[in-house]
Amino acid sequence: MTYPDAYILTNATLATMAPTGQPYGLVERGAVAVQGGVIAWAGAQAALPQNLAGLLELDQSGRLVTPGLIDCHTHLVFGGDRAQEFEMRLNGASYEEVARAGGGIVSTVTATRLASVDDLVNQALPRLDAMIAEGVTVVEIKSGYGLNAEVELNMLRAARRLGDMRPVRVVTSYLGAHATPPEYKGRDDAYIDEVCIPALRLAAAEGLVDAVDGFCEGIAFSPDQIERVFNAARALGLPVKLHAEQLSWLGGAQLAARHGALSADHVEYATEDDCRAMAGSGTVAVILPGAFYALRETQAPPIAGLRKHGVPMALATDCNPGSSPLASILLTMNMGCTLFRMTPQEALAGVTINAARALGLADTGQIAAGKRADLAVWDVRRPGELSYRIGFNALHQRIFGGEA
Ligand code: DI6
Ligand code: FE
Repeated sequence: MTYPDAYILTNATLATMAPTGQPYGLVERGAVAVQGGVIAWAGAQAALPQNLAGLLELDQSGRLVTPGLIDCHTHLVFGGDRAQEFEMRLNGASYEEVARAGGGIVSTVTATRLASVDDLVNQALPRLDAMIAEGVTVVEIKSGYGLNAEVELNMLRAARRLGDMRPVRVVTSYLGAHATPPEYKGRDDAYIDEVCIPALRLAAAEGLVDAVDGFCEGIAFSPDQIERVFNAARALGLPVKLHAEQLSWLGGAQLAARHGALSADHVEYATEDDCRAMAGSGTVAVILPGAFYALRETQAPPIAGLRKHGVPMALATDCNPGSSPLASILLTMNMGCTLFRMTPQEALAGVTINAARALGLADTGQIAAGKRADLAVWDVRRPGELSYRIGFNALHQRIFGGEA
């Protein structure tokens, strides 16, 4: 459907997710005025400003309207798949055992190194289209399966091209510190200094990097090694984020907080001190139930501690071929509630305003004047239904930058 440059969505229930003090920033019998791809006004229809009264009115028949959904943590671009490991794990191998046996991330590295940029784009498109079909308007995409300069940059080029090919905003994260490649086996420090950091500089010089990420874990890199990558990011003026405390406690969340990271992600093993530190630095906790579910983990993230200390919580698919082959942001919301006891309000905030914050985006993630007109219209009446449903997509219409 082609919308005019200016129009008003009327007769809608708005979950604005704006910090109004109302759960969901809810506005009953609401309206949203859009002009030039930006929200000009949003609120109770009865209070519509007179100067907007003449715009084309599009009646939403009482449907729920939310901000467009944001998937703030994905490894969407990769070669091949890891279905065979799914079977290995179901035969009892742990995720770490699979990784140490040369499977895991490294096996995807082999497939990704064999792929061209076109191959990477074509293999990622179906996953991206599945996300768009659920109302996603912003998706973060990481590198991390190249583990050499050429392929790390190819992954980020593919991510940028996906944003050119579809009506979706792509935000990239450099994840060269994802794993040590086979050719550097046993030489993690050399990999960080000879490949990871130089490749970051090349990627940044090509404008491919919006943030810098790392995997701080026993099977990946230590806080000291990550800190060297973070210092290189700072020198390039790039924000940082971190996979932290996923399978064990190493102090990654504290490191992220010390560096003012946009987010610390996974955080299953985060402590109350880590929650306190993240609250102090404004670091968002990105909750990733897909990996917890797929790896059958047992240690849930400290939702109560994050809530107590006011740490903003985001939710994301962590879409990747190994630990979270999940491309449904709606199922992720349900998992966040069912597995981790997040509330439906926290779940929706986790894929809107808090996900925007985890990406350092101030112009989207809520329905408020001046924000981008990234919206999703749903065939439900109450926002909690979006987390309640399992595998039953209620999207009626997605609006990206004012265009349907
Ligand atoms: N943590 C994860 O769960 C993924 N990466 C990471 O840092 C695993 C990615 C994979 O298994 O391919
Ligand atoms: Fe991840």
